[in-house]
Amino acid sequence: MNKDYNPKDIEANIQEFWEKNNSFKTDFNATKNKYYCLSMFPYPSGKLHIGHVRNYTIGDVISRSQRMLGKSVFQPMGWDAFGLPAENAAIANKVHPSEWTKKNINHMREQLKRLGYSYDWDNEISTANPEYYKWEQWFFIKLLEKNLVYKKKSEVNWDPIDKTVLANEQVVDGRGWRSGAIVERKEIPQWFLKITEYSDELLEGLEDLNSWPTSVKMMQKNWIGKSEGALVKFKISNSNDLLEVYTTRVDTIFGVSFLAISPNHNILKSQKKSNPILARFIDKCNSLKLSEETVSSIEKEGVDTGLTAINPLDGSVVPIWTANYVLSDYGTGCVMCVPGHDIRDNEFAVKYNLPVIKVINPESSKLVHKEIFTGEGTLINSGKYTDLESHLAKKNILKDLVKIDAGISKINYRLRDWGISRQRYWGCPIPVFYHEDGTVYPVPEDDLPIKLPDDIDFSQDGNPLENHPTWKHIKCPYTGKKAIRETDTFDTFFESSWYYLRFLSPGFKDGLVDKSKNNWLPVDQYIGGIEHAILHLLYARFFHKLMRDIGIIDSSEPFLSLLSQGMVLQNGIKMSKSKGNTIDPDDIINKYGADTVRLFIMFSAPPEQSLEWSDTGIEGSHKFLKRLWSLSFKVIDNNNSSNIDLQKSSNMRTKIHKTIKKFTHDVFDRNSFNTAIASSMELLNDMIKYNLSKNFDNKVLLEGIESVIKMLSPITPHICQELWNNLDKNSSLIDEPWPKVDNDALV
Ligand code: ANZ
Repeated sequence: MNKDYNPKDIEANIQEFWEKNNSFKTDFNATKNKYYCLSMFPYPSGKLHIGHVRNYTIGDVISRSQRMLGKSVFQPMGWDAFGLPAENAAIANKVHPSEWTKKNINHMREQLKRLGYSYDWDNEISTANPEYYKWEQWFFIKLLEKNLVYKKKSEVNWDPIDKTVLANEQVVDGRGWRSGAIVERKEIPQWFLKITEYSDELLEGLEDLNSWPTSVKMMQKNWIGKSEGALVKFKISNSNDLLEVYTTRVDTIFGVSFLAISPNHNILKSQKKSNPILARFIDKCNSLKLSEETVSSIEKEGVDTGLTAINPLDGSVVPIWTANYVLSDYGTGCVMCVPGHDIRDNEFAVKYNLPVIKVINPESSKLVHKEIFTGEGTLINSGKYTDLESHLAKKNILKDLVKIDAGISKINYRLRDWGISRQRYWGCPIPVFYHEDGTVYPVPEDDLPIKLPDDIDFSQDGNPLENHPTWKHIKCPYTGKKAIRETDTFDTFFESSWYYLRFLSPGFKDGLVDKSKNNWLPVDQYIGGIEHAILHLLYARFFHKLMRDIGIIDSSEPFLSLLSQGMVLQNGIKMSKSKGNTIDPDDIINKYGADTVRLFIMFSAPPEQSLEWSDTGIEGSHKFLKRLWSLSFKVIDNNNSSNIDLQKSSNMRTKIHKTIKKFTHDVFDRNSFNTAIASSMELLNDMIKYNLSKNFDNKVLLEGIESVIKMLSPITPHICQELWNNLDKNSSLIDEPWPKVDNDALV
C-alpha cells in the first residue's frame, strides 16, 4: 500500500475519479432541497490570482458541505469575457480579442480544475459567445419597448491624440494612458437605463435581505441616497424669473444669507456675456469637471453674479452667487445657503464676507458643539416659527410655503441613470440602427444576435466598429432604406448583471431563461469581493426586477444570501499586480498540492476578514494533512488490542462527537470554517495520542478518522477521497451523508 502522501499523483487520480463518476452533475429534476451556490465569475485575464482562489475555495467548500447535507447543489462557472484588456492585448500583440480571450479561458479552466472545484461544467457560459449576448440584446429591446432606455448627451474622457474615448482607468493623472495627451471632456450621445425608476424598490428591497452583510446594504443605501426635503422658489429681483432650490433643511430658511448656483446653471448663460469675471470662472469650473467627492473637499470658490433674490418667507433680499461646490446634476443645481448651520456654506461665507445668521439652537444646552451647529434643534430668529422644534418647523414652514405657491415637498435620490454605452469593439453590440434622418429603430428579434465582425483593424484611432468598412452599413429591415448600425457596445456590467440566470439554461434556444428552471431561483448563496458591493450587486438587483417586470421570472431579488470575502494581504497590504507582491497559485499547488492551498485559505481567517499570506502557514497546513494521512494508514493497519480500556475509549468517543457537533455548527450556522478546522486538528492530536496508548479501541479510531475525513472533505477533497477509498469505501464522498452526532457519546 502506498503510504507516502504525494499530493500531485493523488489529486490527478481523484480528479479523474470524479470525472468518471460524473460527480458534479446537477440533478435539475430534484424536487426539493435545491441549493444554488455561485461565486462571482472571473474576467479571463490570463491567470487566476489568489483572490480568485480564495473566492472559489469558499464557494466550493459551501457547495460540497451543502451537498453532504442532502441538498441538490448547483454550482456553475463561466467567464465574464468582454472587456478592455482583450482590446489592449490585440493592439499590443496583434492577436484577435476573441483568440486572446479563448486562450485565457482554456488556461484558467485548467487551473480551476486543478484546484478540485466541484463545478458543473456542463453549464459553463462565456459572455462573449453570441448565444449568450443574443439574449442580452433581446432584453435591451424589451426595455426599449417599455420605455426604460433613452439616449442623452453625456460626457466622456476624450484622448485628442489617439482620437478615442477613454475608460476612467485609462486616464492616468489626467492624461491618456497611451498617448500622454491631456484628456478632454467631450459630450457625445449615449444610451442610459432608467435605474432611477427603481430607486425606491432597490432601497426598500434591502430590508428583506437578512442574509446580506450590513456593510454592503449600507453602501447600497448611501449610493441610492434617498433624501427628503423641499423645493423652494426664490423670485429674482426686478424680474419675473424664479430660482428653485432643493433643501432638506427648510427649517433654516430664516438663516439664508445668499443663494449659490452651479456654474452650469441656465440663468448664467445670459449673465456670462456681460460679465468677464463670471465668464472666466465658469470656464475654469467646466474645464475641471470634478467628481462629487472632490467637490466637497476642494477649496470653495465663487463669483457674485450681481443678481439678487427674494426670500419667499421673510422677504429679505439675498445675493446670488455661483459656487464651485454646487453640483449641477443634483436637486435643482441651486442651493439656499445657510452659513450658520452648514459647513460648506460657512466656509464660503467666511471667505467672501457674507453674513452668518444663526437660526437653530441645539436641543440640549449641555451639548458641546462646534461653532457651526449642523443638527436639528429649536428655532431662533425665525419670526413666528421661533421656539419650534426643527421637525415641526419644517412641517409648518413648508405648509405656509405651499399656501403662497413658493414651495413643495420633494424627495431626491443620489442615484443616477446608468450609462451603458461604450465606444469599444470587444463588447456586446447595442441592437439598434439609425435611418439617415437620425430616427432610431430596434433590430427585429429575428435578426438577433447582432454579431461582432471578426475582421477588425486595431491600427487606426478610435472605435474599430465605427471604422469598419462595411459592418455598420445596412439596409433597414422594415423599409429597405439605407441605415447605419449603432457602433457602441454595452458596458460589461451589462453581461454580469444577469449571468446567474443564464447559468440555469445556457443552451436554451427559445428564451433568455428556461422557465422550468425558475424554481432554482434566487441564488441561495452568492460569494464575491467587497469591491462589487455597489455597482455589480445593484445592477444585478435592478436587472432581476426588470426581468420580473417583463414576465420571465417571478422573484424580486437575485441573491438570498451574500458572503463578501476579505482581501488577501502580503505584509499587511493587498496582493496586487501593481504592487508586485502577488504569489502565483500554480507555484503553491506544484509544491504542496491543491488541498494544502485550500486548507490554508480556509484555516487562516474567517471568510469575511482579510487573510495574511504566510509561507509558514502553508507549511503548517501541509504538515497537518501529512499527519492525517499517516494516522489514517495506521488505523487501517492496526490490530485491535485484546485488552481495551473502556474508560479511555469512552472519553475518545466523547471527544469525537463533541468535535462533530462543533464542526457542524461552525460550518453550517456560522460560516466559521477556521474554527471548525481548528477543532478537527485538536481531535486529530487526541487521536494520535490515543493510538499510541496501549489499550486503544481501533473501532473508535476508525469512527474518528471516518468522521474527520468526511467533515474535512469539502475543504481538502482529494486527500479525503483517497483516504476514503483506502478505507475500502468506494463511494464519492460528496454523496456521503454528513456525520451525525451520537448524543449518548457526548456525556
Ligand atoms: C439649506 C441647508 C441648511 C442645507 C443646512 C443643509 C444644511 P442631501 O441630504 O444630500 O440631499 N444641496 C442641495 N442641492 C445641492 C447641489 N446641487 N449641490 C450641492 N449641495 C446641494 O443634501 C441636501 C442639502 O444639500 C440641501 O439642504 C442643500 O443645502 C444642499 F443647515 O439647504 B441644504
